[in-house]
Amino acid sequence: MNKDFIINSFETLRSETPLVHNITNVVVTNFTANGLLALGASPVMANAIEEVADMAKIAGALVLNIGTLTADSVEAMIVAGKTANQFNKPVIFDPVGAGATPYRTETARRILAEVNVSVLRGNAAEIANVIGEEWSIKGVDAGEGAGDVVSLAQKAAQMLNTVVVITGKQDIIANGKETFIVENGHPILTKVTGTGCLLTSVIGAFTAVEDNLMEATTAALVCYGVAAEIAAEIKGQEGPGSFQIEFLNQLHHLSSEKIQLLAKVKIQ
Ligand code: ATP
Ligand code: TZP
Ligand code: MG
Ligand code: MG
Repeated sequence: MNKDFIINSFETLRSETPLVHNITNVVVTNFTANGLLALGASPVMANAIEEVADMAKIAGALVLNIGTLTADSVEAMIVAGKTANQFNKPVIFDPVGAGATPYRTETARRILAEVNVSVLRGNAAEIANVIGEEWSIKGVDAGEGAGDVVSLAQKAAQMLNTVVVITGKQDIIANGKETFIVENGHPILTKVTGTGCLLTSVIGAFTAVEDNLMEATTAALVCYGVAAEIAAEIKGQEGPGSFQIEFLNQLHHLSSEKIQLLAKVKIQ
């Protein structure tokens, strides 16, 4: 697969420094802001219902994440999401822990019903639970499921009429017509909390600068996975703490040359 679109999106992101509005969870807020900055985007976290509409209007993309949802934050997400829709801003949604409790599952479905979500990103269990498929889940981690993740992503994309990303060893990107697979990344990403959440916000940054949602999302996954591979090579042996810091460094030091060399993406 030609990798030019990945490099073009990355270079546009670096030159435009898109503002990404995040309504995210308390675990990952600082890491997400630092990760977006390191990559070359401009993060803002704004949760108050009094200001989310004004922030969504001026941002390039809106990221909604229910990792530590509360009744107030959910209302703010709906207001922000509707405003982003009104102003044609992409909305990226991470249904963290959908399936773990009924409240999470119901809230994820409510957001998808009330907001026009551009990209839904989660692990296999979360996506399965959002669309009512059987899949086991433990806390906010994926758990074991025997299902075929490619079919699951395609089914979810068709049902929800949106781009769906299922991450794991391989990342699947589906819109109901096309399916792309990204094979970048490193298992040590699973030992640092918030690497899924930061990825969702990175997808937000790419969709802010590239209108083609399949291409923007694929570019985001490749860039993220390449930075993780390089960081793991340098600091992975020391453990997740050193890796987390080096990962931020490598998001900052990412280049078109590294992407060209290491991108692993195919059409299903
Ligand atoms: P979970 O809670 O199941 O860990 P998550 O929301 O943290 O889900 P992940 O699926 O862990 O999201 O994805 C975060 C990043 O880690 C993605 O870039 C993904 O490609 C990468 N990743 C996850 N598992 C692996 C793996 N086994 N090998 C390589 N990369 C992985
Ligand atoms: N608990 C609630 S949100 C959260 C935890 C541990 C962070 C989950 O982040 P990620 O990116 O899904 O690992
Ligand atoms: Mg993870
Ligand atoms: Mg997650």
